[in-house]
Amino acid sequence: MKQGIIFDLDGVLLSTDEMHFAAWKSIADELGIPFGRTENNLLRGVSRMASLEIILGLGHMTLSEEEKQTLAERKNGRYVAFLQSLTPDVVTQEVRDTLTELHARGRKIAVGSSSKNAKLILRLTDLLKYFDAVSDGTNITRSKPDPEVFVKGAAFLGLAPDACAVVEDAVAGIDAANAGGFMSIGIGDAASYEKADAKITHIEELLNLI
Ligand code: B16
Ligand code: MG
Repeated sequence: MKQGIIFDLDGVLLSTDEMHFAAWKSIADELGIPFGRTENNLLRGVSRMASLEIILGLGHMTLSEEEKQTLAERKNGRYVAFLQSLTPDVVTQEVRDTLTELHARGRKIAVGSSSKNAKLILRLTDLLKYFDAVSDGTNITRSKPDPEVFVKGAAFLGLAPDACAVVEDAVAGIDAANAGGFMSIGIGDAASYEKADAKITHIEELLNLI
């Protein structure tokens, strides 16, 4: 039994994937770099600047640090504008019931997200109240697949990594969980990743697993 469960945010508790896609696509279009949904999948779970590097790599393009900062900020401005349309309705009852039940069973739960906008998203969707801790892009220096975001999340809960499971939809996130010594649980895209310790289709399956 795991005492702590650390949830990735985007792609696990809700999805803002279309908003990331639209914002990154507008930047890629401006740069003349072909960018579709297949390319967008490469960015899942990856930090903002690392995502931009991937897009520039696809276009074999090199830019200065200053130009990269400008583009990353422009993308974020567009993404944050899209985020304003989020409401609590985007979170399913299944997600809310599962979080409530885990709490009732005495588990500690945290968010472990690469996003610097995680707390804004949690507030807009009324999810913040379910969590004992939030570890996100604002308290890390290394992006997934580095385990830092989950190691910090476990520390915020006062637990060791081997006492926690991580629920992730991204390959980079499963790699991060494994590297940090966590039990890794894949959902969505990561449910077909062979390195995930366990795989689920629906979040409520967690209640039978840990
Ligand atoms: P931001 P997660 C990740 O969130 C997204 O999956 C990824 O696509 C995004 O680039 C990253 O957050 C950084 O987001 O630009 O808002 O800081 O899946 O780790 O919850
Ligand atoms: Mg994710």
